[in-house]
Amino acid sequence: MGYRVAIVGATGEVGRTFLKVLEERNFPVDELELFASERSEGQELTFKGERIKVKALNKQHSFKGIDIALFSAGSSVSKDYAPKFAKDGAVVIDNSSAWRLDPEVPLVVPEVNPEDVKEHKGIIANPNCSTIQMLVALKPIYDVAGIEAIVVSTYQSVSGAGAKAIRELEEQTRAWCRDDCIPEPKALPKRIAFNVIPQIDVFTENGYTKEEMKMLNETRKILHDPYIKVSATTVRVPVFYGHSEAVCIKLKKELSPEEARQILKSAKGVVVVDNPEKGEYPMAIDVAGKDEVFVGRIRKDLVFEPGLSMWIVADNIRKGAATNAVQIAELLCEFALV
Ligand code: A2P
Ligand code: 11C
Repeated sequence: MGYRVAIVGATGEVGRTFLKVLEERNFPVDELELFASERSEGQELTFKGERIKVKALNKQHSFKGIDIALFSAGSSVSKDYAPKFAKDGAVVIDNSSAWRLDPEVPLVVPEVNPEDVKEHKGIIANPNCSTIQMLVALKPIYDVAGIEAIVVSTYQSVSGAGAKAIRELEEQTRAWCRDDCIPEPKALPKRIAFNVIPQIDVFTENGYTKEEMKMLNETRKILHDPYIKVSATTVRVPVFYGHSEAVCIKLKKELSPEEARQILKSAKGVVVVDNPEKGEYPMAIDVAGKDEVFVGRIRKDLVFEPGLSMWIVADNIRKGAATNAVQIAELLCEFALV
């Protein structure tokens, strides 16, 4: 038996990837309904060779009969519509930040805290992409050696800021190549072509951005560890797909780089690419389109004792968003929660 699935934000970067991932993983879909803004009404998207028309999301619509709704249309749409879908009987898996820290809403990375889906009351939140890939790589180490603190610097691709930011990098780069005037930034706070921007999302009172605070608060919630410390600097780089992270961890117990490598080699959803002598390490350009989290440059940290440093890379639209959400949907089926 299959499910009636809805995608809200179907025309966006993550929305289109939901369609691909559902198809690739052969998720049991009986019927698929696609929603976006009024701008996209009537547009057609393809699922398993079938053309499906996009509907404009509006409050008059009844969502009865939908079993699972995958949302990626931004926080305000999620705040307005997720409760309505849930009330009409769907389980909402929401990719926005709207519900992540709500104590009634589980925040789930299937490789890390799968059992938390059982606590859902109609809405399950998908964590921020930077948090997901960091925790997929760190949880196996956390389980063996304990982690007291994490210092992370990110190198985040423009696709994290949506389809408009992808176009912005393209247009600015083309203009630069033609020696034309570079268009003013709209989707990102500063020019991104041939630049790095040490700001993702807005600043909060403590001088960290919201993206940086998400990495702390979401990590604590997912690991059920209110004491773990996370200090993040999140940076936008001129890359289309794939977020990279330089991560230093303070361990509770000694763990050698080789032991960490062995643990990660057998961890679910992780691929170790770590041969410095051959110049082999993960790079965004190689992981785009893949679902695993790639780890390399594993070495003893020179500040934290005991500690490790490493480099973690994943496709932010796939494992960082669409794939993680579809894996949550798979957990719902596995645990007979839908
Ligand atoms: P649309 O394409 O019609 O604007 P991205 O993050 O890649 O920019 O995608 C955002 C997604 O959210 C798109 O599918 C977009 O639809 C959708 N969206 C934005 N605002 C709304 C809204 N008010 N109601 C429904 N969908 C929305
Ligand atoms: C980025 N991580 O790369 C952000 C986008 O909370 O889901 C994801 C925002 C979020 O720009």
